[in-house]
Amino acid sequence: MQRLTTPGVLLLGRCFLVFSCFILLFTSVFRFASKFGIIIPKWLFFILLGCSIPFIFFIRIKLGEISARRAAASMGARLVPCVQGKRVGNIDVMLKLFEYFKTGYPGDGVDDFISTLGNTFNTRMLFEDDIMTVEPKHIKIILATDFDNYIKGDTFKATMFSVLGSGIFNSDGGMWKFHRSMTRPFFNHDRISHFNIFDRHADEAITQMKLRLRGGFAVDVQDLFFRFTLDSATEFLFGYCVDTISAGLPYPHDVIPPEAPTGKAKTAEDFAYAFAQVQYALSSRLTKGQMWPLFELFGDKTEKHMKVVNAFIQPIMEEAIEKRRLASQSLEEPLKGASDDDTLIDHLVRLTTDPVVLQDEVLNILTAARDTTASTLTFAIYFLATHPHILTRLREEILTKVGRTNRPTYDDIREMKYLRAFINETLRLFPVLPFNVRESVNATTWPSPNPDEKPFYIPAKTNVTYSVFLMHRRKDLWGPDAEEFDPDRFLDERLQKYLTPNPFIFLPFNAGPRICLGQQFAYNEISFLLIRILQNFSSMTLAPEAQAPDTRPPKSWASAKGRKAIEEVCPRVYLLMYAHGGLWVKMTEAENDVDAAQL
Ligand code: HEM
Ligand SMILES: *[C@@H]1O[C@H](CO)[C@@H](O)[C@H](O)[C@H]1NC(C)=O
Ligand SMILES: *[C@@H]1O[C@H](CO)[C@@H](O)[C@H](O)[C@H]1NC(C)=O
Ligand SMILES: *[C@@H]1O[C@H](CO)[C@@H](O)[C@H](O)[C@H]1NC(C)=O
Ligand SMILES: CC(=O)N[C@H]1CO[C@H](CO)[C@@H](O)[C@@H]1O
Repeated sequence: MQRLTTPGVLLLGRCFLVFSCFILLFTSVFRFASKFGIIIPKWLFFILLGCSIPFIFFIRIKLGEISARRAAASMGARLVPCVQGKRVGNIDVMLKLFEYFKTGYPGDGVDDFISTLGNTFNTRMLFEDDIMTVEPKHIKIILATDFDNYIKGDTFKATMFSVLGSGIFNSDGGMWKFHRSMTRPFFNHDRISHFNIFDRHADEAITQMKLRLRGGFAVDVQDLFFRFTLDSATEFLFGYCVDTISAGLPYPHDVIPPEAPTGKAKTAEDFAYAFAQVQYALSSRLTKGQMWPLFELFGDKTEKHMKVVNAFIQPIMEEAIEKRRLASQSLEEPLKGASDDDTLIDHLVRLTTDPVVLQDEVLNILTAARDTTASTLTFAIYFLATHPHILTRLREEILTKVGRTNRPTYDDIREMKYLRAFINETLRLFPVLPFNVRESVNATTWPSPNPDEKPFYIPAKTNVTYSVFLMHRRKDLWGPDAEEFDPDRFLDERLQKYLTPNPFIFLPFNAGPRICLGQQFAYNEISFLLIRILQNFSSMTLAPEAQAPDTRPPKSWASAKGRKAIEEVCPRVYLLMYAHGGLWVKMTEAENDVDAAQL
C-alpha cells in the first residue's frame, strides 16, 4: 500500500484528475451536440483536447498579469522589474541559471540581472513570479519588520517533510513557535560541558591530521570538519558520539586507500553517509521546484537513508524517554531545572515525550548545527592558507591570550577581538546559507530604492528569494574593497562607516524572530577548533594537487570579474555552501617550527 503513494504518484494523480475533467467536459459537449444532430468529427475532439491545456494555461497567465498590474495600481505601486529572457516563459534564463548552479561560481548570472534591473527584480521563470532581492531594506522587511507576512510556505515544507517533519526548520506559525520556545532555553547559557566536548573531538581531529601529514599526505580539512561537527553535535544532542573521526580520513584522489572501515567505524561511516545523502536529496528536490515528485516516482529518495538515520537516533530517544519516565515515577527530582551537562534530548524529554516531536526536533537541530559549522571552518582555513600574514596575526593573538598549550575558555574566546573579526569576515564572503527563500502571505509593497519612485508591488503567495552572499559583497554597502578578505573591516573605521549605521548588510545568521538559535554555540565551536589548530600548527598551504583535477577551479574563471578570478577553490551551493572536491591542505607542526627557528 505504501509503495503506491510515492510523491511522484501523487503529483501525477493530480494532473490526471485535471485532464479527466477536460475529457468529461468535451465528451458531454459532443454528446449534447449530437442530440441536436450536429456530428462533430472525432479528430476535432482530440485537437480540442490537445489545445485545451495550453489554452487554459495561456488565459490564466494573461489574466494573472492583468490582475497583478491592477492590484499594483490600486496600492499606488509598480511591478518589480522583470528579467526579459529570449524564450517564452524565460526558459532560457532558467536553463542558464540551472547550468551556472551546477558548474558556475555562486551568483553567476544573477549579478547580470542586478546590474541591469537593480537590487530587487523578478526572474519570473515558467510564468511564476520569483522576487529576488539583495537589498538590506527589503531583506529587513522579510525577516523582521513584516515577519508574519513571509513564511516558509507549504511547498517548501512538503519538500522537506520526509526528513525534517514539522521541526523548527520546517514549520510556520504556531508549530514553529512551539518548537522554538521548547528549544531556546537550551541555548540560553554557555555550557561548560560543551567545551569538554569540543576539546575531546578537537584533540582527535588534530591527532588524525598529524598522522596523515606526517605520512606525507595532504589532509582534506572539509571532510575532517564534517566529522568533527558530526561527532560534537551528536554528543551534545544525544550524549552519544558517532565517532566518525576515528573511522579514518580520506586520502588524496591519486592514492589507493588501504582498507574500508569495519565494526563501530563502519556504523559511523554509514550514519555519516546516510545523513549526507538525505541532505543531498533534499537540496536536489529544491532545485527541481514543484516538479520534484516526478523524479521520485519509484520511491521517496530519502526513505532508505532515513532508515539508517532513524536506526541510530531511535534507541537513544527511547532510552531518554524511559529515563524520564523512571525519574518522574520515583518523584525524586520532579521538574529539576536544566543542569549543565544535559544533552538536548535530556532537556526536551522534560517538556514532551511525544516521539514524533522529539525526533523532528533533534534531527532539525542536527541539520542546523552540523554542516553550517563545518562549512565555516573550511572557508576559515582556506583564508588562513591563502593569507599568511593574517594567519600570523591570528596566531599571535591566540598565543598571547591563551598560550601555547592552555585550553581556551569561554572568556578567552569572548575577548579575542581579532579572532571574532576573522570569523565574521569568513562568514561575510562565504555565508553558509548564501540564498534563502520565503513565501509571501498577503500582497504588499516594498519602498522603492529611489524614494521618488513608486514602491514595488509584492504579490501574495509568491516566492521571495534573498541572497546574503551577494549582499555581503556589494561595494556600495561595504566599500570598494568589498571583495577582499580583510578582518580589519570589522575593527577599524570601516566598521563605523558601513556596518554600524546599517546592521542589516551583514546577515550570516539571519535576523528577526527566526534568527539562528545556535549563533553563540557556533562561534564557540569554531573559535575553539581554530585556536587548537593554530596552537598545534604554525603555517599552512593549499594542496590542490591532492584533489581530483575536475574539482579545481576551471581555467576560464581567471578572466572573470571579482573574486571568481582569484578563487583557489570551487565554492558550490547545495542548500549550504561548501568547497567542491574538498579543501586539501598541508600544515607545519608548531614544534617543528620552534626547532627550525633554533637551528
Ligand atoms: C556558522 C554556523 C551557523 C550559521 C552560519 C547558521 C545560520 C543560520 C541561518 C541563516 C538560519 C536561518 C534559516 C532560515 O530561517 O531559513 C539558522 C537557523 C537556525 N540555526 Fe543556525 N547557523 C549556524 C550554526 C548553528 C548551530 C551550531 C546550531 C545549533 C546548535 C544552529 C541552530 C539553528 C536553529 C535551531 C535554527 C532555526 C531557527 C528558527 O527557524 O527559528 N545553527 N541558522
Ligand atoms: C492576510 O490577510 C488576511 C485577510 O485580510 C488577514 O486575516 C491576515 O491576518 C493577513 N495575514 C498577514 C500575515 O498579514
Ligand atoms: C517556490 O520555491 C519552491 C522551492 O523552494 C518551489 O518548489 C515552488 O515551486 C516555488 N513556488 C512558486 C509559486 O513558484
Ligand atoms: C561579528 O558579527 C556579529 C554579528 O553576527 C556582531 O555581533 C559582532 O559584534 C561582530 N564582531 C566583530 C569583532 O566584528
Ligand atoms: C593532537 C595534539 O597533539 N594536540 C595538541 C595540540 O596542542 C595542544 C596545546 O599545545 C595540546 O594540548 C594537544 O595535545
